[in-house]
Amino acid sequence: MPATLPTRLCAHGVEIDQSPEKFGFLHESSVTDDMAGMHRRMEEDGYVYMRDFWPREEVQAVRDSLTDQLRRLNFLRPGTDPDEARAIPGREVGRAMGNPLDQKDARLRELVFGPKLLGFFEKFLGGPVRHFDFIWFRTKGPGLGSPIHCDLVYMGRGTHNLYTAWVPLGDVSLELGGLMVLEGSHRQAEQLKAYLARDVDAYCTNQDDAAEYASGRKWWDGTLSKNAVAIQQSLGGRWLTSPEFRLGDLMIFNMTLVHGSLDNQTDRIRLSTDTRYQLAVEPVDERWVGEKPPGHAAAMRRGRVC
Ligand SMILES: O=C(O)CCC(=O)C(=O)O
Ligand SMILES: [Fe+2]
Repeated sequence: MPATLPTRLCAHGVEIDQSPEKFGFLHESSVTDDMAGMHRRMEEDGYVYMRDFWPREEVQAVRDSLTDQLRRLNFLRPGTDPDEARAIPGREVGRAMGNPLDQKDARLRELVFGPKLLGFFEKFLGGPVRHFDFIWFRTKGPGLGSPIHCDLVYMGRGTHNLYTAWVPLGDVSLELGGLMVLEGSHRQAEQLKAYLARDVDAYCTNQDDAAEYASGRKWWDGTLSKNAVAIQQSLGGRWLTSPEFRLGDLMIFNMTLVHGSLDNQTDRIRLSTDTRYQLAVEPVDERWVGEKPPGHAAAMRRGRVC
């Protein structure tokens, strides 16, 4: 744990209240075969955070591959060590959709789709599993973190018995800005009912702007709130993060856990990926599978009378 917390921590420009009843650290679980224990944690917390799930060197090799790509694509400050991932001011790598990093990177795929993680999910879910083919790259330079949301609104067209794996591809300090989750929010289904029933690629055919939504000129981005303090006031719970996410850590969470990320107060790029896992026999959200997953493409828009 850091000896002192940074004076200010912000999420989307809003300062987090760091008093002990509003802010704290994630529960850390050890990597075990005790699946009953893991299920209890998932039920109670909506997440399981495991330190040292992979050997550090294995994840470092993935980081090397991605920082090398960033260097070749001219996203790193010339003359600096690529491992430090120093950003060029004003030059953003891009969001998860359309991110220039390679979806087919062999080392990364071995990490997030390889036998170790799939084997874990097989035990955790109790049967053969599949993963979404799409990899969400987070390459967050200085500035705002990810807006607060639940994953369900982006990927809820198949089974909801679906889990996200958030994998830090580098040590992530509080200043660099990692994942943060709202304690107990996965149990707020009643309060979040209207939000959780939505789908970012669905629109109302009986509204004036239906054609703009159908074509993709307009799009709801799935944000639950841009104000971490206000949503905390309405849902309760502390904002939780890690004092330092480290190479080798694995964080898994469910579809209804409210989360976002801290703003990046450094001059470096925070690298992580998130990927998804489910039982193979259950229905899958077609937007995220296949050789070239369509994602939020216009063909995936669904209109209905509201
Ligand atoms: O890493 C981030 O900034 C956001 C991650 C996220 O939303 C997710 O893993 O589902
Ligand atoms: Fe998310």
